[in-house]
Order: sequence, then structure tokens, then C-alpha cells
Amino acid sequence: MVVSIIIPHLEDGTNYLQDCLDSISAQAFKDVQLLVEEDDPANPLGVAAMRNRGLKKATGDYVLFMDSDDYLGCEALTGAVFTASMNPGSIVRMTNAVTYYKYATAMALEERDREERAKADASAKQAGIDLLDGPTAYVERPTKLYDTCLGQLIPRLLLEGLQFEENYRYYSDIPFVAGLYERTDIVAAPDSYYYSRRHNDSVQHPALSQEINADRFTEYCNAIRLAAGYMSNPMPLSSYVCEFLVSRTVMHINPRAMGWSDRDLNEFAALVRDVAIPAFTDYSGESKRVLTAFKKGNIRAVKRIVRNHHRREKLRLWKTSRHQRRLLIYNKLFTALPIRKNTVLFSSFFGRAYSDSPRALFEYMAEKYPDKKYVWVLNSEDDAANMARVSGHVRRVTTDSLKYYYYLARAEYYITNVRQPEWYVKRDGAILLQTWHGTPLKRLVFDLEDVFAAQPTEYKKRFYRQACQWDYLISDNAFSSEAFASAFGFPREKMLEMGYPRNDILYAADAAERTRDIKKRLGVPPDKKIVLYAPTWRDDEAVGVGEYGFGLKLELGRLKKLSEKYHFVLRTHYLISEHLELSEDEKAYVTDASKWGDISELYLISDVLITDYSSVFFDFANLGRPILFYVYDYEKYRDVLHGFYFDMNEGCPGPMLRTTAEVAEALEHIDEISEEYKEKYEAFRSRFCYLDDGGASERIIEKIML
Ligand code: C2G
Repeated sequence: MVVSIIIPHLEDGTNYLQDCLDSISAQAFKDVQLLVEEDDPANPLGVAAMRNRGLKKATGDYVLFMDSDDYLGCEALTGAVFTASMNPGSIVRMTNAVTYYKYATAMALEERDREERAKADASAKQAGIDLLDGPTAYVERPTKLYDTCLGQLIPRLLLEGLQFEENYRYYSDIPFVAGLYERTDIVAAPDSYYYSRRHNDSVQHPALSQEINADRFTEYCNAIRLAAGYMSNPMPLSSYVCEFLVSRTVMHINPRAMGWSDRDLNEFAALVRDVAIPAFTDYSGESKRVLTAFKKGNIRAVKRIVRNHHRREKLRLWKTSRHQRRLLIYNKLFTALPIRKNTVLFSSFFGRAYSDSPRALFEYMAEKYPDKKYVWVLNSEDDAANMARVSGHVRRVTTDSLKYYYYLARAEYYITNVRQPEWYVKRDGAILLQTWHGTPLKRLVFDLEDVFAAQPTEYKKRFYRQACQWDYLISDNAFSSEAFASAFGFPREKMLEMGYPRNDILYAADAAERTRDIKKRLGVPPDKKIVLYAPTWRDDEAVGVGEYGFGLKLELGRLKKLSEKYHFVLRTHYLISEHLELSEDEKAYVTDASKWGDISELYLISDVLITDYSSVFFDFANLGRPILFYVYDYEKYRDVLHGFYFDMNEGCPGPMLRTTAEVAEALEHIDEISEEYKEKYEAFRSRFCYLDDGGASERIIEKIML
């Protein structure tokens, strides 16, 4: 049995096609006629034309349509072909799984799931339970039946006389499949996965489904109408239209937000009359009323019903959510008031600390321009006290206070080191300075292949929209500027490549005095060498939205033997919400400084830094003190979780260590290590730290205040 695989392709600079082809070559089933139909980027004919071209060339017993950004799961063909051989003449539908990830990631997840299922199966069998083979955690079964020709083995002879409508850009599948399904029955091959890849970059590489086009909706209606003409049983398509209509208009999405025009709504009305009426009986209440209004062509009534529905939804939201109430005041009132000249709002890590570049900029500004009004977003009392200790009285707000919304709307300057809230409105006359929070080792935003965020398809688009609101972005070196330009799509001319304000403290004239003071306040022994362990967070250890767990992999017990000479300071990343539990014994030689506001102060007191993929080493290197890299999960982090902008093996100014024993050994021979890495360290500093000299805050403030 030969399967002709037809893949339309339009070159767009992504790796998607390679993933698709790799997934085909990885199949044990090899009797494949591969038909990759290349469209012309200068004058594209479209997916329908490419599929038709492939169909003309196909000679296999079965035809499988694939999109070039999709791929097959492990042994998908073997399973589907077996099902086909047991059901001659039928169409064999694989399980259509939605994925957000590249092929390698999806296969790693598939493998992990198989192992977990095997384990669960074994223990269930022991307990005498039969487990259903459900879809894995990262796949969703599509609910729509009539919109895709993908992922099915179709007997080629059945396709005789069938063509994709070439004047359709998006929806030629719908009538094609409707005609096809009239010709035979469909059987499922549930263990064969066809992965439909959702694009996470709708800004630079939108999928067809993410393209914005005013004619899309008309084409959709025409496709459905055409499909209905082919179908002997109107019910499934009727229900599909009702469902789509009801769910898209009334239930979930505000038509205004979708930008539907009167033309679209009239198209819908015609479609409802032509196709949807048989399924009306399944609906009641508001859904039925909107369908009936469509049927009558009463678009004003449709709009009224939908408007009222959304008003009620909004009221419900305002009743139940304080944030929504505040947003209302922010949008309707605060943003209508004039900008308050000379008010500067500072925020660091979402109000979690008095720290980082916003702090350094503030301390410079407060001294140089005492007449301005300064506001800090600080959620904890400790941070507020810390700020007050340094700077005297400054207005403080917390992220859950109404004043926070007020100052976000009215401050002339807003200085933050992470993204501003999504609902933030950028006003004329307001200046947003994004300091960012580190030289990037880990790939960011547009440079990430896979996005492990709560809504992977939204992340890049949202980030980009937010980055467009930044007036300035601080960069610590030319390397960062290059990475930020590609990662954020941020224009080079708006970057302030002037060094990091947060590193000014490392060059402070009174550094020795500050060191003594910090050691005292932190309660670490003044006479021992301090080792700071500051690792980053891991995408796959999420415990909530924007919160991560952390399994401490540094075995403290093994470091105890070094406690004569060293005292250890542990510092987890600000996204880690788990507390480290230190035993009484450990507390004698280890201090947990995870709650300490500003890590720059910890650099100052530390003689050695241990880190992993955190940007902390770019800053610490300013001090010229030894750095060890404890990278027990290097390959996973590099290949699956993030990917890096530079080769750590080549560029790091210290050894890459895999076990606590290796770390202990390195600490015992720290002078030799410093000697060994001397040249690399110097090269590293001249590449990354050359702009830091203690004067970054001044350079930046004097530039933006002009
Ligand atoms: N940080 C910290 N404690 C840690 C790790 C990090 O206080 N244990 C602070 C440092 O200021 C560091 C910053 O948080 O520079 C960013 O931390 P990263 O570990 O680099 O991770 P991430 O927040 O993902 O930022 O361009 C930088 C990247 O965006 C990385």
C-alpha cells in the first residue's frame, strides 16, 4: 500500500517544513510518495491550487493531506495504514491533536506521556482497573468536523472528480470535505496522531487562520453554503453553524472586538436562513433569540441582544472583580485627567522589590531633582521600609490599590524593569522607560521557538504590543541591543545602550562601607568568604500563573565541610514562590536571602558566585570575582526549555559543573580556577561589562529628561 502525502508549501523563513518532513522520515512505514508543492512567494497561487497540483501527481492507493507546519506523531502512519487495510474503501481519520510546540518538543512530551501512561496502566492493572487511553495533557481534540481535509488517509479513487476551490483562500477544505464524506464512511485510527501546529508568532509568521482579512467572513459563508449543497443530511452542518454563530457572537466574543461589520452580519443572516434552521430546535433562550433575529435579517435586533448580553457580562464582572471595577475607573476617569508633569512612577519586578535599575535611577534622580514627585510601587512593608531608609519619605502604592491605577494613568514618567500591565494605556505626553532586567543569555520572545506560557499563541503578539509602548529600552552592551532588536522587534534608535544603572553600585566609592553594612543587616559572618548561589527559574516547574517551584539541587550537606572557610547565601529567582526550608544545622553555614530586596547588594558582599542560566553573571562579572556554573540540566534547558543566544561552553567565564561534588571541589580550588579562567574572564568582561562604570544612571536620566 502506497500513501501519497500532499504538502503545500510557501517559503517563509521558518523551520516548520523541516519538522514536517522529519516526522515523515521518522515513520517506520516507508511506502510514501512525497509531494511537496512549492508555491511561488512572488505570486502565490494558494493552498487550494497546490493541493490540486499534488492531487494530479498522486499515484498512491491513499492520499494524505498535510500542512507544512504540521507533523505526524510517532508511528502515526503504521497505525492508520493498518486501520485502512482492515476497512478497505473507508476514509481513516487520525486523531487531530493541537500542538503549540516544535516536533522535537512534542515527541519528547509524547514519550514522557507514554511512559507515564505505561506506569499508570501497570498500577491500574494491578488494581484490576481498565484505563481508557485518553488524549495527552497537551492535546485538544478539535470539535469541528467539517473544516479540514488534514490527517486522514483517503482512498485515492474516491477523490476522482473532486477539486479544491482555487478561488478560496482560507476555507476550500469545507466544501471539499463535504463532497468527499458523501462518498464513503469514516473510521478512526485513534492512536495515530496528526499534530496541527498553532503558530505562536502571529506578528511575524501568521498562519492562514491568523491572517486578518475583511473578506474572510464572506468566504466562510460561501464555503458553508457550497458544502451544504453537497450534503444529503443537513443536520450536522446546521448544528455547526448554529454553534459557531452562537458561541462566537453571543456567548463568548464581543462582535465589536472581532471587528464584524454590518456586511458580515448580513452575510451571517443569509447563511442562517440557508443552512442553520434545521438545528434551531436545539437552542433556547438568548441563543435562540439571536438565531431568530438572524433568520429574520433583523441586524439591529441581533446587535441589541448581543450588546445586552455583553453589558450583563460586564456588570457581572464589575460585581465580582475589584480589578475590573478599578479598570473601569482607570479607563473612564483617570486616563481622562491630564498627565501630571514631573511625577515619576517606579516599579521593579511587579512591585515585588525595591531593587534593580529602577531603584538606581530613582536614587540618582531623587538626589539630583529633589523637587519632582516620586512614587514607588512596593507591595511589601519590608521593601517600603527599605526604600524609606534610603530615601526618606516617598509616596508608596501597592499593586492592588486604586492609587496604583491612578499613577499609571497620570505619571509623566513610568520606569519599570518588566512588562507594564496589559491594560496599561499609553497616553500622549507620558514616557515609558523600560529598563529590562538582564543581559539575555536565554532566548526571548520572537527568538523563542516554543512558548511555554499559559496562552502560547498570544504571548508574542501581546509582548510585541507592549514593547511598542516603550519609549526607551536600556541595554547594557551591544550584544544585548542586538538580541533585544530581534527578540522584541524593538528599534535600535530607541535603545539606550549606556550600561546598567543597577550595576552603578558595584563601582560606588563607598563600596567597602556598604559591604560591611549589608553583611551586618543580612547577619552573615564578617570574616568568612561569602558564596552566593543564585539560580534562575525553570519553565517546566510552574505551580501557578507566573509562579514557579524550585527543587534545590545543590546538596547543602555536601558543602558543610567547606563551612570553615565559606558561608553560603542562597537566593532564588523572584518568580519562585516556594520557600526554602533550611534545617537548624544548615542555618549555621547557609543564609536564605531570597527575600532580600536587591541582588546587587548581595553581589557586593559575595566573593564567589554560583549560578546557572541566570543573567546574574553578566552583572557580577563587573566585580572580577570568580563565577561557577552549576548546570545540572544544561541540555534540557538549552534544547527544550529556552535555547541560548550564545554558547555557554565557549563563552562562560567559569567552569560548567554538573554535581554538588564538582562544585565543592571547585570551591576548594577557587584560586586555581580564577587563574585558569583569567583570559576568558577578561574577554567576557570586555564583551559584556565595558559600559558599566558607575555612571549609567546619570547618563540615562540626563538623556531622557532632556
Ligand atoms: N535575579 C535574582 N535572583 C536570582 C535570579 C535572578 O534577583 N536567583 C534577578 C537578577 O537581577 C537577574 C534578573 O532577576 O538579572 C533576571 O533573572 P534571570 O535569572 O536572568 O531570568 P529572567 O527573569 O527570565 O530574565 O534578559 C534577561 C532575561 O529576560 C532573563
